Formats: sequence, C-alpha cells, structure tokens
Amino acid sequence: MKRMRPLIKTAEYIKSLTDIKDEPEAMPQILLIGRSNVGKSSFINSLTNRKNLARISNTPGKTLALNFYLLNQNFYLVDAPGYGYAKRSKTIQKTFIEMIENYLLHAPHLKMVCILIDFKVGPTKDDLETYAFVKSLDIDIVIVATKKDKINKTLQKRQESNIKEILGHPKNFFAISNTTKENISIVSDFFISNITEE
Ligand SMILES: Nc1nc2c(ncn2[C@@H]2O[C@H](COP(=O)(O)OP(=O)(O)O)[C@@H](O)[C@H]2O)c(=O)[nH]1
Ligand SMILES: [Mg+2]
Repeated sequence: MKRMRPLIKTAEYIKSLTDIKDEPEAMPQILLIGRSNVGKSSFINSLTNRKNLARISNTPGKTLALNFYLLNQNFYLVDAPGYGYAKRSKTIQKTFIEMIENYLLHAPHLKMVCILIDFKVGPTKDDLETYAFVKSLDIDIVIVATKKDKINKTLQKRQESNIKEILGHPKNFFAISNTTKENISIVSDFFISNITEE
C-alpha cells in the first residue's frame, strides 16, 4: 500500500492570548471549540502527529486563553478553552463567553470554526447552542466528532446518522478517533484545502 506523506509537515506553539487584538502575524486561523474533555488537545496532537504539542488532561484547566499553533508555516489552529466546565465560577464563565464571542466577531483572519463533539455522547445542549451561534455568523463550520472508537463498530453508522440528524445534516462532518487515528488525515486534508484556496 502506498503510504501517504504527512500533510502537516511542521507545527509549533506560538503564543497564548486573551484578546484577539494581540494576535500573532496575520495568517488564516481555524478555531477549535468544544466542551472540556471532548478531546481537543488530543486532536491537535493527532493532526500534527505530535505526542505533547497540546497538553492532554483529565482535569480541565482553569486558564482562559486562546492558544495559537502555527501549522505548515501558513495557518493557525487556535485552541480555545473548553466550555461547559461545571467547576468554573460564574465570573470566569462570563469572561470565557466574552472572549470567544469577541474573537468570533472581531477576528479578520478567522476562516473556519471547528466544533468538536463527542461521538459517543452526541451533541449536548452546549454544543447545540454553540453551533447555532456560530451558524448565525458568516463563517465556514466543520463538525468533528471525536472518540469514534468508543462505539462498537457495528453501531458506528447508526450513531453517525443520529448525530447528523440532530445537527440538521451539517455540510462538513467528520467522525474521528485520536486513539486509532481514524480519519485524521482526511480532516488535515480538509483543513489545508479550505484554508489555502484563495
Ligand atoms: N477513546 C478515546 N479517548 C480520547 C480520544 N480523544 C481524547 N481522548 C481522551 O479524552 C480525555 C480528554 O482529552 P483532551 O484531549 O485533554 O480533551 P480536551 O479537554 O478537549 O482538550 C483524555 O483522557 C484523552 O486521552 C479519542 O478519540 N478516543
Ligand atoms: Mg485541552
């Protein structure tokens, strides 16, 4: 079998910020959002084929910052803190929402929002609210369902249809696994072709 060459050739952490006006060098950006523990950090590591570029944790951190990772020297993956973290105080939760909304509304280089949902859990209320909000903006969206490996193979197709149904058949949808790496290269390809076509 022909081995595919890695699509993401370089990846580096650039900086963390709370206000988009402090963004690094202007380049296209893909924002990753999802609830805490959905597998966002693992997804960044899978895409970049690195074990520890983004920190994987069972205990969601309290830091509220947008983390910028530069890929292939030509676009950023932006890791936002997870939403729906129950232990977060009301004040911090408010700051979090303001930071994300401010970014979504005022980031000229934001090209796409990638909403991560848990394949096994399906879309939560928070996921659906986030999806509705992002849909109301003029920006491309891709849904990535993580942890596909957690569902028995024979039930995966049905689960995928259920999720798509709940989401109203999104235009761009991928179910992936950070454990088996299923469909990771398809998502890399999707990111790269959508970010560079202008
Ligand atoms: N089985 C399985 N576990 C995963 C997958 N992705 C992430 N995890 C696990 O889910 C937990 C949270 O992952 P993390 O990447 O830190 O989530 P984050 O809070 O969204 O950044 C960790 O224990 C990961 O090992 C996946 O695709 N399959
Ligand atoms: Mg994380």
